[in-house]
Amino acid sequence: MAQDLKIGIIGCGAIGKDHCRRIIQTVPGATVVAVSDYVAAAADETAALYGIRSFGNDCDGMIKDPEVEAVVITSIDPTHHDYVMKVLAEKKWCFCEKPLSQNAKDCEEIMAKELEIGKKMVQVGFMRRYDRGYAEMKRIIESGEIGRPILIKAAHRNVSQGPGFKTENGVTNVAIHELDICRWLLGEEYKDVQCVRVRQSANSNKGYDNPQVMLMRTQNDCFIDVEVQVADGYGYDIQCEVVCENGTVKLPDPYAVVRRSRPDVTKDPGETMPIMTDWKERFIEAYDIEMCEWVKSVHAGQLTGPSSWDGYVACVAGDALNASRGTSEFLPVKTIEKPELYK
Ligand code: ISE
Repeated sequence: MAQDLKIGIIGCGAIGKDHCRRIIQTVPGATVVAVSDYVAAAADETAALYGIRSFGNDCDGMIKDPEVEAVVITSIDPTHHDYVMKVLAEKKWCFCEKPLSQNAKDCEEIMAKELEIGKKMVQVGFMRRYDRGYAEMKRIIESGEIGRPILIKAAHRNVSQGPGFKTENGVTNVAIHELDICRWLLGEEYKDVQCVRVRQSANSNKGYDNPQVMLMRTQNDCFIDVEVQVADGYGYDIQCEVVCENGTVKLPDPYAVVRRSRPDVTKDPGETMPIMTDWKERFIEAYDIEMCEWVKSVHAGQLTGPSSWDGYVACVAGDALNASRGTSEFLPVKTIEKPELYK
C-alpha cells in the first residue's frame, strides 16, 4: 500500500478518542497525525497519549494544515455541517460521524459542494452497515428466499444521554441509525413518517420524551416501527426484526456467555447473561471494519461507503419525524432528485 493516509481528528470525546485509538492501532494504511477539540485540554490529552500534534481548539487550523490529508469529524452533532464544509473547501477527504447535519437543507449544501468538486469526498458514520448481523439479514432479504419484506420491528434503547439532550435528538442523534439501516436493509425509500408520543417511562425525568415511537412507511408500503428509549433503566439494547412473507430475519444479540449458578455460590443465581451498557462496545467490530474500508477507499481514490446522499435522506426523514410530533399525521418524506454522482 502507498504511504499511510495522514488523518486529523476534530473532537476528542467518546467516539473521537475511540476512532483515534482504532486508526493508530488497528487500521492498516492510515495514521492520526493531529487532533483538535473545542475544549483544548481534551485535544492535548489525546495527543499526549499517542505523541501526536495537538491543535488545541484550533480545529480550522488543523483542517488547513498541509500535513493533514483527511479529516475525521467526531465533534458534537450541531458542528458537523460547518466542519464538513471547511474540509471540502480544502478538497480533503472527510469521514463525518452521524448525523451528517441537523437538517436536510444543510446536507444539500454539502452535496452541492461535492458536486462542484465532481467527486464523493465524504463518508458518513453509519457503521451498522458494516455489522455482520445486519449484513447477513440484508443478504437473506435480497436472496428472496423468505419472500418480500412486510414489516420491520426495531428498538434502539440507551441507558442515558449526555447533558443538553432534547426530544428532537431522539431522532437526529439516536433513531438516525434506524433511518439509515432500514432503507439499506430493504433497498427501499421512505414515503412518509410519523413520530408518536406514547406512555412515558418512570425514567423520563430529564425534560425529554422517553420513549418515543417512530413509524415509517416505504414507497412500497413496508411498515417500520422503531421504539427509541434514551433512559431505559437497564442497558444498551438494539433490536431489529424484519418480517417477510414466508419467514423472519432478526438481528442477533451480541456475543455473551450464559452462566448458570447456585444461589449459595453467586449473588446472581439462576441463568444469567450480561447485557452491554456502552454503545461503543456493541458495534466495535463494525466500527473497525468501517474505518478500514474508508481508508481503503480513500487510497483507491473512490469512496464506497455511506455517502452524503445517505446522510441527507436520513435527515429528510428525520426532519419529517420531528415535524410530525404531536400532529397524529404521517408527513411525506420529500427528497430532491438524486444527483448522478450518488447513483
Ligand atoms: C450515539 O451517538 C451513537 O451513535 C450510538 O450508536 C447511539 O446508540 C446513541 O444513542 C448515540 O447517542
